[in-house]
Amino acid sequence: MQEQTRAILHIDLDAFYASVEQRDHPEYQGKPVIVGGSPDRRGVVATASYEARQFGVHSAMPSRTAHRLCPSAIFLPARFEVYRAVSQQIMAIFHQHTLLVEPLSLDEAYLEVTATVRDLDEAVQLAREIKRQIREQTELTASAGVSYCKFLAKIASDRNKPDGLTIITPQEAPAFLETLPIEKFLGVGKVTAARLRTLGIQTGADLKRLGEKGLRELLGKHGAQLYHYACGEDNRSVEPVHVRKSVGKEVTLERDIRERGEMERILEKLASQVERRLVELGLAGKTLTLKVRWSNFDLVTRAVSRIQGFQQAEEMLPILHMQLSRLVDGKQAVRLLGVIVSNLFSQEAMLRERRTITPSLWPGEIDQ
Ligand code: DCP
Ligand code: MG
Repeated sequence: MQEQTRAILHIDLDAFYASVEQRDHPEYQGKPVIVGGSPDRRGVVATASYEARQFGVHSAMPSRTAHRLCPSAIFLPARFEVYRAVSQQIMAIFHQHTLLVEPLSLDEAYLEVTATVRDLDEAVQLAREIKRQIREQTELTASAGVSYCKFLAKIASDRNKPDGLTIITPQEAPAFLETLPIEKFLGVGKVTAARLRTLGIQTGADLKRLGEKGLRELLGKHGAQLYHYACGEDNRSVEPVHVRKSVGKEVTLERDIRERGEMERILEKLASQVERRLVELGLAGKTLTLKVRWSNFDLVTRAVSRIQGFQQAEEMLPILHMQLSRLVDGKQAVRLLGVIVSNLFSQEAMLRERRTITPSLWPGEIDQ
């Protein structure tokens, strides 16, 4: 008997934080709304309503730049408790249809619905129903992607935002993947994309042409996986019980660096990305780890734990800078930097501890 084609949905709310703000402040509907840091401080944009995106405003852009592009924009601070509550509502909706729900962030998840539907057409109907339930219960719109694997479902949900519903069938996948720009492939970041482009590799068809061997030679194990994605093969299963153990961000540098000031600036960026994710999830972590990969690929990590935990970048940075100064001597060049917070616990618990513990009594033990 032929194995049944899998049916995977990827569902992602549109302009999530900004849409919640427009919902709760009807006077902002139809207007450019930017959620994030204020433009007169050194804030960044968390997200922008689609009205603001028309001016070129996007996530992670300095708020000052966003203000210049769109002076009429309404800037609002993030209200994470509200976003977390909406997230719980949509995750509950997903769980009514399948237990195989893998959340990727507050506003997006994969759903494996192979056992719920007979074919991909029914999966589309189910996606439509889930979008309707989200709209009814939260007054927000979501975009859905339907396909036979995770990678294509995720790309599909991004195709017709906002309020989109897109299917990529197994028959359509090969032609679709051939024209897909390399940046859209899973795991191809800026550095890899730039490298591939210098070799004239622009699209999925180019990846396929290189073959598994060629891509493995270029990019190692990841290259082989990329080849399979380019062929439309992605057997990764939807992993429902994702117990998060850490929150981390790392970056492979476009060129190896030796200068400590430059590394510190990168750590500042990484720490604020980790902070954003922790705040979004309502988590803090007891252990902070600096990760450094030297140009010869050797890896070193340095960890510090403290009882009151880490959540804000400004609490992480003095420690990261100190660890860095002990490691870097200006001779060895650095290829990758990372910041990880682990031993996670909920923010509410952190606030309770903060009230009962005087931080100066707990200078933090160093476990190198
Ligand atoms: N977010 C953030 N900083 C980023 C990216 C995202 O704070 N650099 C937050 C704000 C977003 C939310 O995460 O509202 C969800 O991220 P998405 O990437 O799904 O972006 P949006 O939902 O805002 O927009 P889209 O309609 O493109 O999904
Ligand atoms: Mg979204």
